Amino acid sequence: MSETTTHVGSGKVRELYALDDDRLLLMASDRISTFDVVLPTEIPDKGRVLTGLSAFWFARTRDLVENHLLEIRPDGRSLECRRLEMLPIECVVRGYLAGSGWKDYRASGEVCGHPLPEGLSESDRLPEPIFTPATKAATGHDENITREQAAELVGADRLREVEATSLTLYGFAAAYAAERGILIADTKFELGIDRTGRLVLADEAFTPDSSRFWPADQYEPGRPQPSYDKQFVRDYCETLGWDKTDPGPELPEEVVAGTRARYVEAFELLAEIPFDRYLDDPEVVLR
Ligand code: Q0N
Repeated sequence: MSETTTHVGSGKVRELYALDDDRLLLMASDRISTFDVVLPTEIPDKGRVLTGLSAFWFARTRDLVENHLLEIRPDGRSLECRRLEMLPIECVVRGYLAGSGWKDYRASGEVCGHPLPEGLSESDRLPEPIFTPATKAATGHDENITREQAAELVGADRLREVEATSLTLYGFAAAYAAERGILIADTKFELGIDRTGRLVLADEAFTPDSSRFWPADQYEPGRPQPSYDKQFVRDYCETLGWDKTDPGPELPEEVVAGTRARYVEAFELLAEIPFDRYLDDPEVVLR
C-alpha cells in the first residue's frame, strides 16, 4: 500500500482503500469469523480464495449485469474496482429456508412479505427463489425490510430492476454451483450506480462469506445444514463451551488445515482450476 492510499472502510474481514477519485481497492484478509466473532487465528489463503471466486463470478456474469471489477492484483487477494454510488440496501436472494428466513417463516408463515406454502421444513428448497432486501445496519446485523421500505430507499423503478437482476444472478450461480456439488442456499449482493446511471454489481459475489454454501451430498431438509466452509470451526468451537462473545478461541492446526482445504475445494469445484494455478497467476479466473 502506498502512503497516499486512504482507508475508506472495513468489514469484519475485508478492507477498502481509495486509489483515486474513480477507483477503490477491495482487499480480503485471511481472518475468519464464526458466531459473529472474528477469531484470533487466520486461515492461510482464505482471502485469496474469496477474491479469486468473486473475480471468477464477475467474469462469468458480466453478460447478466455489469460489475465493478477493473483488475485483479498479482497478490490474488485484492481487486481494483470502479467507484460507484452504492444503493443503501443489501440485496439478498434466498433459494432455501435458512437463517432469518426460516425464523421469519416459523413466526409468520412468510419471509419479507413473500407468502410461502404451509408446512415447509428448515432448509427446504423454496418453490421459487425470493428477493428479501435488508438494510445495511452500521453496527451488528442487517435487518430485513419490506419491498415498500426498499422502494422508499432506492425508488420503485430501480427496485424492480434490482430485484430482477438479483434473481437472475442467483438463478445462474445456484444452478452452476449445484451441478458441481455446492448448494447456494442464499446470497447477498451490493449494487451500485455508475456515473451514467447504470446498475453495477459491486462488493464480493457468491463467495462463502457472502452466501450460505452447503455440501450437496449431505443435503437433508428438516435440520440446519452443515456449512461448506466453516463447519470444522463451528464444531471445534462447540466443544469448548465458549460463550460466543469476543474474544474467540485460537484454532488448533488441524482445524486450520481442514478449513483451508474446504475453501480451496470450493474454489476448485467452482472455478475448475487448481488453486495453485490461481496463486501463480490470479488472472486465470478471468479467462
Ligand atoms: C463500497 N461498501 C460496503 C469491503 C466491503 N465499488 C464501490 N464503490 C463505492 N463504494 C463501495 C464499492 C464497493 N464494493 C462498498 N462500502 C463502500 C462493503 N465494504 C465494507 C468494507 O469492506
